[in-house]
Amino acid sequence: MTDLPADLLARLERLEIELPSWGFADTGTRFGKYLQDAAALSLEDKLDDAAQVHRLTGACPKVAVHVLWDVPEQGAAALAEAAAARGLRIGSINPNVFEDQCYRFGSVTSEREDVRRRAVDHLLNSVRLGAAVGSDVLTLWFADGTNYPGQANVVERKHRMQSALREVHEAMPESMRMLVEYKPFEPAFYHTDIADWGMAAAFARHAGPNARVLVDTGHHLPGQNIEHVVAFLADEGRLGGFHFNDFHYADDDLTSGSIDPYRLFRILLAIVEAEARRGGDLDVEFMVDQSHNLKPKIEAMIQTTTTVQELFAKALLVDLDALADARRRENVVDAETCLRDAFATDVRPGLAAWRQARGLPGDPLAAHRDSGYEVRAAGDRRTRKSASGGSYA
Ligand code: RM4
Ligand code: MN
Ligand code: MN
Repeated sequence: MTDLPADLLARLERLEIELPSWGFADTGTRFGKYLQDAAALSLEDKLDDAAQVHRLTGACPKVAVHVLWDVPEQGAAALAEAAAARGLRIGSINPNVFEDQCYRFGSVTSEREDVRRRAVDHLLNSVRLGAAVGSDVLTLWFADGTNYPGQANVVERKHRMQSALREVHEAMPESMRMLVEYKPFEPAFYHTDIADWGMAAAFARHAGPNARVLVDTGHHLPGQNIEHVVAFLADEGRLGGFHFNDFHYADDDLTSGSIDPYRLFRILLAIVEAEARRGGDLDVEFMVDQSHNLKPKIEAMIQTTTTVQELFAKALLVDLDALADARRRENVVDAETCLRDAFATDVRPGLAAWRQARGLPGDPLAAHRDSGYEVRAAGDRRTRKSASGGSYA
């Protein structure tokens, strides 16, 4: 399809996809990591790489930062300036209450008052950092949980989580939103303090009106109907945003749409239907949370961005009137066909023409490969990496 409807293209134009700083750095598995010459070593490298993706796609003006990994010693002003110098903005702020040794038995849910205080203070600092860099989104992921039956009182831990989130919520400026992320397991394997979307929604409700749920697509057990979760949370007004990635088992952090593009299409259709009901765009964050251990990182981010755009375009092509009619007639085949027809439509030529009309390359991945960016980055970073002895995120 070369002529995509104008209202579809207008919606795509408003779709901002936030990139994770950590997705450009060398990361790995529990068993080790494979280094890439072109992987980002510093915050500046990560922002340079994100700027390259934005330059070619026009869709990624924001970069999520991890507080301990990315915030320069000079502080917030330097961070915001470094982003602005590259035509970017700082997106979600990701506090880190999981790496320090003191968090072995939990952070805000710890038995120990001093550990809880330290974790909450870090979250409060992250609120201040967000306000200072012009970010309105605080994303909270906790590694908190236990490994053995009997290890802890889960209800006491629930109460500690509630009071911590409430304290942080109270400190947030009016414009800030708190996104509460859930995950069924890892690093805790018996019980996780925020194990699923229902618990995240309950914690968000306890925290206050600006708290919502963050749906990381990989944080579900196989078989979970994620689009149902998304539709339900959107209707409750508690859908805060996404961490896009794909998975075969659970938190695999693979490129979005690589394993099951039809699932991502259905998730995006839940957004399209919610927006149709509401008569306007949903106020949700479309963020990426991926870890590219095998693919070149910038290529994977470009692939992600164009894939989300393609699948969102397909979701927007679903004929919602025909779908409603098929549902009224209780014709299951016709209803499913509405989805499958849209999913089967090749939107790539239409999106290429749309990009060109906006002064962007029709094929961002090919343009990236032609640009020589990867080779230059590898040359520069290889030298610095061997001098410094490597990096983590
Ligand atoms: C988690 C989760 C969070 C990320 C941490 C480091 O699995 O996806 O979003 O910040 O990893
Ligand atoms: Mn995540
Ligand atoms: Mn994850």
